Amino acid sequence: MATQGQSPSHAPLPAPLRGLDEAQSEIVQAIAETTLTIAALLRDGVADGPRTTNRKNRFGDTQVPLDRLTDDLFGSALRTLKAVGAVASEESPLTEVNASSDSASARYLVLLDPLDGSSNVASGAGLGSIFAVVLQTGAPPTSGDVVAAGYAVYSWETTFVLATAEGVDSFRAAVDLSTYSFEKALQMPTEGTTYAVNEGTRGKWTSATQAAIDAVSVGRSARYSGCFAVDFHRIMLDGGVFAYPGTIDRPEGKLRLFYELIPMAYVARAAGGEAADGDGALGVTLAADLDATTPVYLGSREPMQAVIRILTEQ
Ligand code: AHM
Ligand code: MG
Repeated sequence: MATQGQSPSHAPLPAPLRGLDEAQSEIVQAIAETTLTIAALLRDGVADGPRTTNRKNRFGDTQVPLDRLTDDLFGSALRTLKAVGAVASEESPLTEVNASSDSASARYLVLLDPLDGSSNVASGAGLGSIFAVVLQTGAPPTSGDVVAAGYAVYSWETTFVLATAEGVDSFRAAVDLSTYSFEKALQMPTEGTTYAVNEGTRGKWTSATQAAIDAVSVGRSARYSGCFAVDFHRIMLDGGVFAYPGTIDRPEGKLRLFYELIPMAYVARAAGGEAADGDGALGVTLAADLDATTPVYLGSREPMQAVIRILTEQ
């Protein structure tokens, strides 16, 4: 089992990581190491304790104990790295770290959804972690500042997906969860066979949202697990569209712009896919609010072109 405090020379992902320099690789290796720790905790039954709490995070979501634990694990792994200047997650607001160190070396912001799909804990269904490593420029981060992003999927096997400017690679964890080995480079199919959306909210969609989902559902099977990382990974492999639209009573959607859409949009585009928010845009995002939520559409290039056309014409 991977444990915190392992020798810094331990590299859970096979090095070198394409597209990343030494400091960026060190951050991604620490994230990967933490995902192995989380996978081992899940395997060893850490979810067997209380599965819910009365506590809510700042988005109003009920926190399961694992939300806090996984957030702490990522935080302690990242805070020790000189290249990390700040960490912000779905569970904890932006925290500056290494403020006293040479600011030239502490220049990356790490964005995290430490335990994605935590409502799946109660039923033992798939879970994930989502991350992005963002160059700090002094201005609010934009999608153009991301240097690496990816996710882990925890289920009967643990998969780590890493996107950089040079492409997207998937890695599979060893059975003893000590390390990852390279699995394959990922390229999203251009058409795809599935779509993922919570159809239960259809009654609250605008007509443009309905038209967009209708366009992607024709000829595709619906697959929706309640965990973004799991559902998005299926889209990465089989192609299609993942959507978490806004609704009439919640036009800004549920998923987090910085902790969920920006990382996954980077992955989708690096794999040849496309991404959009509710306006069909998601070019350069200049939201100053790190906690903003947003409608989310991600997936294969062909169906996403139809989605973007419908959303921009609304
Ligand atoms: P979480 O990060 O707090 O678990 O919330 C995000 C999750 C996504 O993984 C998933 O796509 C979505 O919420 C499911 O929400 P819903 O149950 O409304 O469909
Ligand atoms: Mg999430």
